Amino acid sequence: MDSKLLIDRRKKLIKQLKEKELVIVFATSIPKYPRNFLQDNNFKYLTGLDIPDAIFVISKQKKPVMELFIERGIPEMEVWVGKKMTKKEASESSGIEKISFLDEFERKIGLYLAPSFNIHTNLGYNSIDKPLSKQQYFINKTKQHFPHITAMDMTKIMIPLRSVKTKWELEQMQKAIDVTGDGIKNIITKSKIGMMEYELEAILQFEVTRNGLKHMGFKPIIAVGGNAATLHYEQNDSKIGKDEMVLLDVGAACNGYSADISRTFPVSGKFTKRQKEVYSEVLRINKKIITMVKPGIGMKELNERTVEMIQKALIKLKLIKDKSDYRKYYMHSVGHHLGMDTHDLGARDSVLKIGNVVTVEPGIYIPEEKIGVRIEDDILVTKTGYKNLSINIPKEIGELENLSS
Ligand SMILES: [Mn+2]
Repeated sequence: MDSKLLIDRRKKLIKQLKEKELVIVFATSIPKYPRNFLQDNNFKYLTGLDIPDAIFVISKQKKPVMELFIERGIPEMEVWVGKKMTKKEASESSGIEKISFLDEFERKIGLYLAPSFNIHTNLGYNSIDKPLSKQQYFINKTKQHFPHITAMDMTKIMIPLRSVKTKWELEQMQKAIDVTGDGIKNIITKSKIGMMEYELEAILQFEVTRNGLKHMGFKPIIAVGGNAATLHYEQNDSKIGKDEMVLLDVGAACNGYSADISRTFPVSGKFTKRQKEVYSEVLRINKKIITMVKPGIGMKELNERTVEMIQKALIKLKLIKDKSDYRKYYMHSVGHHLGMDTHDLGARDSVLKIGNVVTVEPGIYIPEEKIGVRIEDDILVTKTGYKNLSINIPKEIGELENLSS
């Protein structure tokens, strides 16, 4: 990634800060086991770096000052664990000029804290029965030494940046979506009755890796029959039975940007009459809500319109008589912002702007009939309305039947 893009992001962030405010972003640490390192998304957004434990400081005084603290490479240890990034490498790749080592952080941070009144940091969410995170520990200590300083989670100042996607970001998302689409098409083609859900997961994983992407954006949901009624089903260990549909809710990630696509298809190659009835309703709602996406419309409005349509569909399908009972068969909201996080920054009641990417994912879940349908597309808000980024991933009844038979 070009460091010019990173410099631009940091400029935009600084514009939002008041004078004497600080941003302190902590990189993720490498977990002991399994050693799967996934960088904190705010740290990655602002520095582009995939190095663990680093700390990035922006101080808005009369002039903004930025300093990045990285691990110091110790030759005796590097023999075992490999080379650490040098100051020069970190500076070249991030475009940040001032780089120091982490062992200098405690002595130097006081110089930034003393004149500041507020810190934005990636506090995140950490439940009270868990040990303090390093951010929480740092803030506690700061407040003891500098009682005048307040601290808050940095999400609020990141939303205006991260929720409006740039051209480069959209390219990453489109790649993630296209590769996910290839994986979905392959699953639909290769799945057979008697296979396990995790075999379908392996087909997806193969396709994603083979296309040069290293990570999934989230743990794939591959749910046969009634499992589809568990919204975040992740076991993926059931066998596919006769006349069953499979619900896929999957997304590869490209350079940290996630796709999020749901498709539901009949493994045998033919929807049963009832499956087709339910599927057609969800598909109609999916398409209708997508056409409503445009700048200025609220997620709230999209949600309300979806609920109205679901209520009518459920009555038509003879599942409910009173429309207020719809929650029994539709429990989630119609979409969310998408980006580095699968549920990306951007409030549930946000009003859409050009450059936002949101999901549209209505569903109907009928556990007593072992039917669960969700159809999810990734939609870019454009000047004139919307662009469906996942338009090439089949969802028409005929297309799905052809692919799976
Ligand atoms: Mn989603």
